[in-house]
Amino acid sequence: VADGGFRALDEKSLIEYIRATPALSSLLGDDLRALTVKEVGDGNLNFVYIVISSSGGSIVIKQAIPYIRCIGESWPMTKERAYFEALTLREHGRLCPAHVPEVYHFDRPLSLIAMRYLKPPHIILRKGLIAGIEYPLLAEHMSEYMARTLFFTSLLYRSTSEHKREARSNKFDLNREERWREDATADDICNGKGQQQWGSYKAGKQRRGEKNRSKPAIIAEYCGNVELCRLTEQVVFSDPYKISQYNHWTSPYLDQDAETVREDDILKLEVAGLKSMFCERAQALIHGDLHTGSVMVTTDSTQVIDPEFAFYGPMGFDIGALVGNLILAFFSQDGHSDNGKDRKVYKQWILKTIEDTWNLFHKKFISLWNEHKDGNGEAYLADVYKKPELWFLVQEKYIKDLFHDSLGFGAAKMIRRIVGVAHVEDFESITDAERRAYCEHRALEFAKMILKERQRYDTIEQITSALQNIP
Ligand code: ADP
Ligand code: SR1
Ligand code: MG
Ligand code: MG
Ligand code: MG
Repeated sequence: VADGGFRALDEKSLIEYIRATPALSSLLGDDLRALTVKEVGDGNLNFVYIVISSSGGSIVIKQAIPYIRCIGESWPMTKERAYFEALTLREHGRLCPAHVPEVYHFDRPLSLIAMRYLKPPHIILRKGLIAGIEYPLLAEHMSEYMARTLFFTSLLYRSTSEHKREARSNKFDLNREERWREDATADDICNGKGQQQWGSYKAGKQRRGEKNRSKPAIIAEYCGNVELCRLTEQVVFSDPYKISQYNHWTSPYLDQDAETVREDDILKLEVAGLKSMFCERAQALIHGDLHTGSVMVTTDSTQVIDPEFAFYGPMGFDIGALVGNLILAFFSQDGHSDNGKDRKVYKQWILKTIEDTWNLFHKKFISLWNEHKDGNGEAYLADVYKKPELWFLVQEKYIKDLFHDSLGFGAAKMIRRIVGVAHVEDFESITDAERRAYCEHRALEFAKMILKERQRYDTIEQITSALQNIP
């Protein structure tokens, strides 16, 4: 896609854009004279606007610009990331509508997505964790999101050709939506030409004598998100382990810690293995950036946003991102425990949430697998499913490997948040540098230990008990 037609919008030009775009103006009601627009982006990469009309309509508009916002124009980054984000919001939204905001509109030349406004009291989970707020349904909801998005985009559910989306000659086995997806381009899917519109869309195409364009390739399509994958390869798996202009840490307290990370050959061996897996393993359509800043919550709603790093990668990268960031939240609590507020009880809630997240994920993922054992999944011989003991062993091995992958990726993502380029508010909001360094040092030591010794752990309770017992 050519860069032609792109312009970075601001609060004023966005109003003009909305007025000129029926798909958006119709969402905001008749009276477009009084629109309020506020830029609220607090992430590292993009601009996000909340738009509210006088008649009470609301949308969120997210625009990618051709560089990394938190660094500036000196670090260019493809704005095509918005395309992969829109595609994934649609795909994950189809698989788990309860926990993904609806996409209303996607403009590829402008790298602009319009989606549901997650209204207050929704806040970013990371901020809730810093404030010490308990979310009783968080583990239930996040395990549901991860189990469904990961299972249904894996070879446990799909045939290898569905997974890679090879050309198929026999389409008679496809249901209506699958036929639509075969004939639609990925752009069409982004723009919401879903199941219900399939019939009229296809009829229109036939009337106009138009040929079908390229198919919505699955693994192949996401190979295009190479620049975002390369960013992760650099900032998660490479830079923290070498001298890099972008690395920083709480100096001088952690100078020695950062040097130790750079000189630890066992750590480098482990991280090299994880990087290979990240680059080579097309296990499922992963979110790719599932930290606690990519989840918006209330006490009864959990919504996953910001999947611009999505690609076909290892499932453990998503599970590890969430668990690793919950562990960072755990370690940061000692930096937030003043103002007469004791965080002991809250730390226990975080540990329980980590346990529940993994255990519920395990249960839900296995249930989906059992439920769909007679489906198209081609990862295992049909024979395996006929022998209960063998089937049990296969599932046990799959989950055990996934557990260790998740621990490894989680640990790597903790380390990068302490000595790499992009840090987390959990620690950054601890204003006393010495106290912050104390929390970060403990988190770093724990992450290094897990990265090296994760094979010794069989259950999530062993991990939370190790966290409890740190002196
Ligand atoms: P980035 O890719 O730059 O990290 P995010 O998608 O994480 O951008 O969004 C940045 C911020 O914008 C979020 O932290 C949140 O506060 C706000 N935001 C994003 N999407 C929504 C939404 N659908 N509803 C409400 N607020 C949102
Ligand atoms: C320059 S690195 C920016 C980071 O922010 C995103 O949310 C990803 O986590 C990325 O690694
Ligand atoms: Mg974000
Ligand atoms: Mg993002
Ligand atoms: Mg992370």
